[in-house]
Amino acid sequence: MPWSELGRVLIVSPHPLFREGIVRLLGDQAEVVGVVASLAEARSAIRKHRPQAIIVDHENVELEEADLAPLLWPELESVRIIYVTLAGNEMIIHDRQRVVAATEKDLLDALKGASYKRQSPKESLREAHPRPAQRAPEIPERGGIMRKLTVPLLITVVLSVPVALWFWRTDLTPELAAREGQPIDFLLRLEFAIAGVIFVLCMVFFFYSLVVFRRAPGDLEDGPPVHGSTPLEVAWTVIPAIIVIGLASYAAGILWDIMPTTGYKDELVVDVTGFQWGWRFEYPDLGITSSELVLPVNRPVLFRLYSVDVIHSFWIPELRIKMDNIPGIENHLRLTPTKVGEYKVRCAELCGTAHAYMLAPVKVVEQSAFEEWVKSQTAAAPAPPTGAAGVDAQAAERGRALAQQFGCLGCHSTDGTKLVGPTWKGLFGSTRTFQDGSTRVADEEYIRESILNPSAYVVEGFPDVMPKNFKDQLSEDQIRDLVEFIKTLQ
Ligand code: HEC
Ligand SMILES: [Cu+2]
Repeated sequence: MPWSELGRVLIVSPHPLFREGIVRLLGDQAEVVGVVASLAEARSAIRKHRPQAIIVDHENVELEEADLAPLLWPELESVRIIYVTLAGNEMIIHDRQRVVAATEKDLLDALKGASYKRQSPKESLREAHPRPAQRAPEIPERGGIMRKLTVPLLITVVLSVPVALWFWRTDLTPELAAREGQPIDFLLRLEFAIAGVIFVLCMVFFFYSLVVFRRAPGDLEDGPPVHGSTPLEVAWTVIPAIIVIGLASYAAGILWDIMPTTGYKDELVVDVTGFQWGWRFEYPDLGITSSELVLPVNRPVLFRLYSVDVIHSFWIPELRIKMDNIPGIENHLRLTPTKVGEYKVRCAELCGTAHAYMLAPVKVVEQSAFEEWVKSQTAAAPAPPTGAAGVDAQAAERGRALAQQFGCLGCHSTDGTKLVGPTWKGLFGSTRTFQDGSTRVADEEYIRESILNPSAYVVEGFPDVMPKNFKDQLSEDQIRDLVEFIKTLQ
């Protein structure tokens, strides 16, 4: 190998052993043009000898690229700076490829490496943290950036169309059964379509960058330093702000339209009381109390919402709007059911142990069917059932209505089916076993106590979730009627 191949080399180290070692290592493969100890000496040596490579004793010389920069340009067009550290038994070369535990051959290879061009001293000095022998960052020109954006933007546009359409056309919500739900569904579709486009935009740029700007094999170099872009930051703050404010004002307008504070004429008033854990529906103008909600189709309804204990939330998903039942506050909700069908009220506010079971049937029916239902509810109490011995048949019939009204039948069946609570069929007179293993015969007193203080006896195999506040809601007479009713279920 001719000596000229490795070119002119300057060695900077205060340490004679280091200097000599390197000189010996290079042998006649390189022309060592100078051996200096400090930065000051290095300056004049560089001017004088114009080395092609500079080997710096990195441990002992505080000589960084930034210090050399003013010397290297414009006098020297290209130079290679190699920082070498001797640590223990190892030689560590800080080149752009950061070889750890280097061998002699690594040093020669580093010297052999292609010389490279500097752009300008300013460019290099911009790096706050000096990077030994790193290639100047390639910052593309403005036109170049636009060209780079064309492809991902095109892909975004092409993919956005089907994604937005898909969100627009997919039914994200259950079937719609109220007039007020139409603009809500429209808004939801619009928001999902916009979110879909933004999602595509992010994903396309993410995967495009991942693939197109991936590391070339063998390239261990750091990327160019990027210090942010003001126009970009302004854009990604202002554009989302416009979208959010726009959607919010639009949504506020919709809310204004569908939540009138004055009544519709001919609206049906229903008082909805939530309790732990059930619903009671009262029709004050019709004198009806029921545990199921029956509504005539296409007639506006005013729901007046109450709670007797904690906050509940009245929600029929098919009618879309939900509103809280808050103790001590009367909330108003207006809806117009538009579709005959059977739905469910769900409590949408976590309200205690049996929250999940706080359901009530909803029937939207034709006007004629509604009138029939009203008639059946308000008709004089039907003839008492053939009374079993010792049962007050009229009281039992009143008890059946109370069990409906107070939501007992949401948790207790009368036909043997196991619901949240034990069935009432065959309850009276049977021997009950409780969680603590004790037993008791279910007489009238036991049933009374079970209603007033449900935690006193917790039936084996059932959770202690029966509402504790019936003693505040039911009179002594009503409890007696309930007991009479349970006695008939043999
Ligand atoms: C949220 C569901 C729920 C509601 C509503 C409910 N109960 Fe219960 N009830 C239970 C559960 C669960 C048990 C069994 C655990 C226990 O004994 O506390 C039970 C137990 C009982 C028992 C004892 C049954 C037995 O097998 O020994 C009686 C009687 C009873 N309830 C009456 C009523 C009455 C009357 C009402 C309405 C005024 C009512 N319950 C409302 C859940 C409910
Ligand atoms: Cu609730």
